[in-house]
Amino acid sequence: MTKTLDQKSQVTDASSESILGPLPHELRRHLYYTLGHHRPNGDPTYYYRALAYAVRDRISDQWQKTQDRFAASDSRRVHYLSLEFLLGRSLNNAVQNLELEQPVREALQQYGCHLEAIAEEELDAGLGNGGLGRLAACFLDSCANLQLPVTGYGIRYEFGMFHQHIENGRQVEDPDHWLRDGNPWEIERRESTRTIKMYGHTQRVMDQDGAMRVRWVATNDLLAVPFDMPIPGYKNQTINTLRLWKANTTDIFDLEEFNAGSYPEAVAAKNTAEQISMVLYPNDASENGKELRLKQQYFLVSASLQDVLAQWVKKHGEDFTDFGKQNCFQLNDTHPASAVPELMRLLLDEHKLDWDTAWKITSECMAYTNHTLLPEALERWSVSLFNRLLPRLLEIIYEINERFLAQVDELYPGDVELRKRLSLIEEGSEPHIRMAYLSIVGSFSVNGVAHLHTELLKSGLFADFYKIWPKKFNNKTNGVTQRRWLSHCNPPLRDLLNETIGKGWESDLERMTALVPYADDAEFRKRWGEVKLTNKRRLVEYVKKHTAIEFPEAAMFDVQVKRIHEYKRQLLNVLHVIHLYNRIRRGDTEGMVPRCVLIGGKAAPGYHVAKLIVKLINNVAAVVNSEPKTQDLLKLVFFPNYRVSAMEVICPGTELSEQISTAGKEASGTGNMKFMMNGALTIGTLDGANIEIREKAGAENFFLFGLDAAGVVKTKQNYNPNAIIAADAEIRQVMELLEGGHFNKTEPGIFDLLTSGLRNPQDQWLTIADFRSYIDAQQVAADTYADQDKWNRMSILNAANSGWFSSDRTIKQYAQEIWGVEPLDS
Ligand code: B1H
Repeated sequence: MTKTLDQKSQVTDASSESILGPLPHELRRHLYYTLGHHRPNGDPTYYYRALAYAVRDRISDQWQKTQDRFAASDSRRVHYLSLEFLLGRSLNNAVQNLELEQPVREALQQYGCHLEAIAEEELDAGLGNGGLGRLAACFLDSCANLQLPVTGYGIRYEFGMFHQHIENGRQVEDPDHWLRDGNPWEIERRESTRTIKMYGHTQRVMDQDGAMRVRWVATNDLLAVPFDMPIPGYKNQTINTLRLWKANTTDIFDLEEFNAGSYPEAVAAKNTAEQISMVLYPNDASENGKELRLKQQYFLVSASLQDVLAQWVKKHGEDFTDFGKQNCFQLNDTHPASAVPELMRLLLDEHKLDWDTAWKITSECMAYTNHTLLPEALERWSVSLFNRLLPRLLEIIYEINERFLAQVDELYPGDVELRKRLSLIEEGSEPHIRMAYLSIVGSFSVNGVAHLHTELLKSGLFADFYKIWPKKFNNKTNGVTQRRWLSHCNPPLRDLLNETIGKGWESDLERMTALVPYADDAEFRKRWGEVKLTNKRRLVEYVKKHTAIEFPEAAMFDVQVKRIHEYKRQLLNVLHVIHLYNRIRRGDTEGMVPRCVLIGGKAAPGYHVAKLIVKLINNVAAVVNSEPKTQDLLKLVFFPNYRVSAMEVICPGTELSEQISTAGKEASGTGNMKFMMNGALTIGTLDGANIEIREKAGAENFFLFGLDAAGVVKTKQNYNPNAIIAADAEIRQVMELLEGGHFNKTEPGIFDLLTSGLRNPQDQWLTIADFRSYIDAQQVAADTYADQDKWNRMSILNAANSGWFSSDRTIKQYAQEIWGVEPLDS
């Protein structure tokens, strides 16, 4: 029977197979017709781009179907608002999740290319600083894996995290123009463009029905244009969306207002608008206070809320009765906290609801995650800046505050001090808005990111709020996706796991516990060691390529990669390297275990001390690596431009994971989890998620040192680092080398700031207080390493017990305990 035309077109609309040819054909088609590259000259970037388009095409139909499924369902929907999504590369992730590896390899064969080499061509999407941004990316992956109706909302920064290179030992920043060659993964959705207001002033006007309404007028408007990135689920036909906003001028029509003479000025105005999505602020765990940053925050928030409201109105009209029950906005730290007053504004001014109804909806659908206790990272915006940029939002914040303080007064009548402490406005010569407090008051859920962190929030920073609303507070210990951080980045281990415990761990990491009995199997321990060696060899090549230093493969690979920050104490790590170097110099090498120390990470460009630490690491490395006596016993490298794709090589090859922050300062950490999954042992303090890692791995499989959070508080009352230095000969010798200028012979005095900081009784990070304990724990680690069989056993038990640290577990908890959402099966 022949098909009618109608039937035929239905078929073509519904299934990709009928439109898309076989992958080799599609690859060639994109090479020729999308990229105009008819005579491939072997330039791998073209193969990468053509392949990315061909893979994206295969995502497209499932993506549409997932969105249709979400739209048709009455399930609650979640909108994850974040100023950062640190995605890294997308090609391998898509190939893995869509099960395209074989066809892709075959398609590339026609050009004699290997997938590994082609994948290297992709620039990292570095739209984040560190842990907070990467967490958002892992969360999206897990949401897609679990088929949850969660959309990410962020900013499409033209320039992501800066590139770092090292000149004379110092960090130099270069712009990251990651969109230079286009982004094959994104789809521009002009039809969903939103208008964003800024500046201007407010007016009160009488409504037709006699109600007083506020209008925000004489504003400077700009446009938010969405670009959608697909977030493929793992072998489950689900494609979720990350919607990234680009800023644009309102319209070319504005030009009509200018006379011909002002034409260039009119076109130049385009720049001012586009600046908003131009560059990611590169401060990790510290606030900035710049007007442009507040604009970015509001831009993201307003565009995203309007987007969600527009979709709501399309389906339900102006009936918002169930909006709060059907939607949840998860605020990734306070960076999108203006979502609270902005949703109020949209409901009050644009959709004409009354205050109580609007407030009920808002506080029913906002949820806030806190990621840090560091005072320098707590966002406060000056009232005067807010008043100038977002006058209507300031009025709303004032009203939220008044009503909230009235509630406080009812609970604790006449407690003026409490009122002051809890006010959303910090008084002073320059009043500021406390964004964390605004987030708490406006949200139904406030969560920390590891057990200790949440406890410290409740007992310290947010204690007054905890007293009022104990049920709002909850913990969600962070996690990472094992699809990227084990399966993709560690093929030798993936294969060994599949062979040993079967494949289910890729979407259920708890299955890794099936490995536990194998820790007692000598043959398996040997194979485990061989896998590690394979990964170490890969890392050796990588380090050689990027630093010209060659790590001896038999040494212990000791790694600290993360943002450079005083509280993370890279300085403590360097002090230990100097200690080992000093031992070698004085001939105390009996039984010494060869060690290669790798440190990587970026310092915020304005963070002077952090940049000096980078310089110190490089200077110590230069001396250590050129000292003939150290031979193969000790190497130190600073790995430049640490980023997501670098971690994918570093993590599998690491044996000792350095998690050495001052206790109470690292909210969670997530690198610690990636290392654990890949079988590294941790040397660490009782801080953040380290505590849970140690619990899961077993105390005997973790190298613990240092003060705990309570000990830190106590020690600070009476801290005397100089006495500690004077009393410990080895510590004293380390300080003498540093202070004697041994590592800066041609640049005298440059490290004085660091050494005087270490000796300062006010030193917040208590580096000297923990140094002896750290040296001793490092010695235990080295002694353990000398017994490779024992080490492998401990390594297996770490990986086997890492199931808890899958972001799938974290997201299930968010879904059940905060969001109230269920999987929407395909
Ligand atoms: C974390 C930040 C952060 N906490 C301000 N806070 C930023 C603060 O650009 N800014 O203004 C950027 C980032 N980042 C990290 O979050 C914590 O330090 C880690 O301990 C934690 O693992 C991670 C994810 O929860």
